[in-house]
Amino acid sequence: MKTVISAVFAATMMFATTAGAESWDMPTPYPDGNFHTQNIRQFVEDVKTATNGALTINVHSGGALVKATEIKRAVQSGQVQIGETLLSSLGNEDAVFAFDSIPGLVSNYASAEKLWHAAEGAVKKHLEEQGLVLLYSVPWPPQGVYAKSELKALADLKGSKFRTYNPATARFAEILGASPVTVQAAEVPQAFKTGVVDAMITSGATGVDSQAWDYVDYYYDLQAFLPQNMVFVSKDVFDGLSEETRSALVKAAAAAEERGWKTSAELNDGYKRTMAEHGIHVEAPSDAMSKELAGIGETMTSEWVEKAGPDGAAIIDAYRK
Ligand code: PCA
Repeated sequence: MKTVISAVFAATMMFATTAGAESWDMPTPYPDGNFHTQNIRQFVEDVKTATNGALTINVHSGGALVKATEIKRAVQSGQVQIGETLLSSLGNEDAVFAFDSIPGLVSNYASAEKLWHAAEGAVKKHLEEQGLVLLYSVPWPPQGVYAKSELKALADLKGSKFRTYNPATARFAEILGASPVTVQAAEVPQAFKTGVVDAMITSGATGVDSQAWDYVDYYYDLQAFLPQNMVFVSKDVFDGLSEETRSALVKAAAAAEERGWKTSAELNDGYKRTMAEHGIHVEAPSDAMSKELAGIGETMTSEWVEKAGPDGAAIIDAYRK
């Protein structure tokens, strides 16, 4: 007992003398029940424990402190120290960040992980150039199409008002001849109920978070791509940490990334079951849909490589190797 107490005391002293106690604010876009948010809560617990309270992180979920679209800027400007965002939401400012939103390039967790390893170095480098450090990244479950009525083909979405959440989903809608309407996850039920949108592409996780059975009847499990969230910190803040705190943070982040990938994969089927139990027709894509998806994928892959330049081409090459 005595040794345990003195070890804890020594560790506390170490943090106390090198860094002092720090308290950070962490805005995140998605609701409390979401698996990304829950993973973040475990991450901040781990950081607190590993640093003996020298670093505490206060999570503000659901866009409550900072709106989803403003989180990156809030970290860059020093308004907050750390945050979470959808990586591909930054696709307009730098296409490299949208490597994960090309339909048809990957359709499952194994290929998504391979793509992430091919892209990770470039994503980190591009973030660092903007004064940000990537801590970890976790994918949403594979993306499928939600519709109010039955679809035989994706072409049936022509003329629909299609909810989008990043530049790639807007392009997807445009290729289908639908009208893209940007709606944040929190506003999805309202947007359907008021007729602002009548279809969308997203994961089963967001379908369940937003109780999709209240506003749609069909889900087509396209497995079109697996977009990733990222947790990132200001480089200035990160560099100012003591070495002990920094390494505790990095270690907890690595654990969160591993746990998040596993949880996302484990929960995927359950989301579809939950939707089916609530009366949504959960269907595999028709042959027509699979062909259409492959065609859209070819178009969007070449468009992406053109925009993302040499770093983009290197990501695709490394992935296909
Ligand atoms: N859910 C988020 C992004 C991708 C996903 O599966 C959303 O719909 O906003």
